[in-house]
Parts: sequence; structure tokens; C-alpha cells
Amino acid sequence: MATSRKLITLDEFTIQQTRAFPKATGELSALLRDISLACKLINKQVNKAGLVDIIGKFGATNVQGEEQMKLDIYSDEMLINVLRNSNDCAGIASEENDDFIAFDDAYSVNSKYVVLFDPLDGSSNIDVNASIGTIFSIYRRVSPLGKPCTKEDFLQPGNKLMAAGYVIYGSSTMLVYATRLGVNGFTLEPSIGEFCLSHPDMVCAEKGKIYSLNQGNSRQYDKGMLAFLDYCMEINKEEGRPYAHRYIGSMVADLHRTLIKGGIFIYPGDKKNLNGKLRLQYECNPMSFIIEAAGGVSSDGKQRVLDIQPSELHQRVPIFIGSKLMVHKALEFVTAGTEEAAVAP
Ligand code: AHM
Ligand code: MG
Repeated sequence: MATSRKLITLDEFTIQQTRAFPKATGELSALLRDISLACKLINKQVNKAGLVDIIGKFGATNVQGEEQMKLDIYSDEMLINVLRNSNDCAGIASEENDDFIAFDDAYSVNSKYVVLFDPLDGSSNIDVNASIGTIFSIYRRVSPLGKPCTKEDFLQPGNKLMAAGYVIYGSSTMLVYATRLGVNGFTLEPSIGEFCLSHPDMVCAEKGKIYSLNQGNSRQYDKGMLAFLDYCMEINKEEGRPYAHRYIGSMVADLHRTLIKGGIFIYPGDKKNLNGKLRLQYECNPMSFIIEAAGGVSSDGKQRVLDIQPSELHQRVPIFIGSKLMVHKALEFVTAGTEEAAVAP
């Protein structure tokens, strides 16, 4: 029987990448394997979400008499449990928990890496069967090995990230993973339960034709943002039509489209929420790392998101992210609006 095959699994791929670095210990690959395992288990539950309505709602008791957990809590606990059992994670911080968790067993205190995650982003979309996702990022710890990790390990700027990624639970389940070497996408092959390389060397197009934001908030936008919206809705000279508006309301899904098709995703600060909605350490930094590694741009309106020094775990920042030329154009409008407001009487 012939044994040649074209499939490259996530594990094989990261091990091959590690070979390019003779001093690499394989810990990062092992950590990614653990994260992908947790996400496969989350995927299984997400796929059953519709059925749960039939056999008992989350928060209720199922037919076996077990308590049904809300999917975002389930996902959080799954990631924590898998990473606690891993040899390669010193601690975690999660959007679902107030504080970070330092693992204090003999293996974990000697681990080099900490992991931050949003276990199930966009979870309000579960009810309508729209795509949701897990976002994760990995820092090398700055605290000394041999002791539990500290808050400083988690409050590093995005420009210090070792790797970041997301898993999208959509029409198929995909894991997209970025290091400084680039961005690669892996699709879950259900028959073997493995993520397999399907989107090598992903690139975010320099130009885009799609803008993505919650336009319902526009009454709260400042002048610069409103002017950019007008620009997007005007007939574009090159396209002969306005830019298309697409907004799922699930950051992973909106950015997955932006990565594949180009465009801009914006969650700006506005009059009500000066720093917008999205969290720097769990959502904006990992996504900025991925989009930049794919050739795109990400800014909070004033500076590169990855250069922001975080001051607290759950801080929020505005974000303009996606195709280079489109983000630059948005920033031109935003800067002009801010300057105009500064000279206004
Ligand atoms: P969550 O972390 O509570 O799920 O919220 C984050 C989500 C993002 O996925 C999405 O981009 C954003 O909230 C949508 O917010 P809005 O409904 O205000 O447009
Ligand atoms: Mg979130």
C-alpha cells in the first residue's frame, strides 16, 4: 500500500519550523499542541451548542444529572486545565478571570512561557450559529525561573510576543498561528482529529475593499471617524462603487475575513467609551501581532497597538486594523479630526 501523503499536521509543521533554530527546545511547539488540544475539545462542545437547547439549556441539568456549563466558562476551564497539566506553561491570564493564575507545581515554575487567552470571543453569536473563536498569545516570562510567574510576565507589550493565534469555530474549524516567521492556517480534519496545513504563508492584502465596524454606534463617533465613514460610503474612484460594509460582531470572524480578503476592522473609542470595547491583552495585541506578521497594520489611532505598554490586565484600547493602505487612510481622517477639534473654539 502506498504511504505517501500531502497532509502536514500542525505538530509536524511546528517541529519542522523548530529545526531552523538549533537552540530551540521544542517547548513552544509543545505549548501550541496543548492549546490546540484544548481548542479541539472546545470545538466539540461548540458543535453541540444547538443540541444543548434540545437536551437542556446551559446553566441547567442535563439528562445524566450533570450541571451544564455556559460555553464560555467551559472553554475557560478547558484551557486552564490543559495548560495546568502542560509542562510548558508557567501561568495563564484569561478574559474570563479577574486575575492571572500562576501554576505553582515543580514543572510549571520552571516553564519559560505564559499564555493569555480569550476563551470564547464573540460568544453572544452562539445563539445565531455565527462563527466564534478562541484567541491566544504567548509571552516568554520576564520573572526568574524556579518561582511562580508574576503579573509583570502578563503585562508585556505586544511587541514582545513570541507567538499568537486564534481558532475559528465556523463552517470549518481553523487554527491560525503567527510567529515572527509568518502566519499559517490549519484546518481541522475531523476524521483524524488533527489541524492540517491548509493556508500556508497567509498575507493580508495591502489594499482592501471592505470596512467592518458597528455602524450603529456612529452617533457617538468623533468628526474624524464620521469623515472616514463618509469616505467609505462614497463611490470609490478605483472600484466604481462604495466600499462594502461587513460586520459579524465576532472579532475572530471579522478579522479572519480581513486577513483572507483584506479590508479594515475598527472598534474606535467614542464619546461614550473613550477606549472602545476590545481588550488590549486578550484581543487587540494577539490580533495585531497576527495581522502585522501577515503584512498588515494595527493602530489605536495614535500609535502601533503592539507598542502600548499595558498597565492592567483587562485594559481596553481603540483599534484600527487590517490592510495597510486602508488603515493608513483611516488614520489620516482620524488625525485630521483630532487636530480640527483641538483648534475649535
Ligand atoms: P466578548 O469578548 O464579550 O465576546 O466581546 C467581544 C466582541 C468581539 O468579538 C466583537 O468584535 C465585539 O465584541 C462586538 O461588539 P459590539 O456588539 O459592540 O459591536
Ligand atoms: Mg472577547
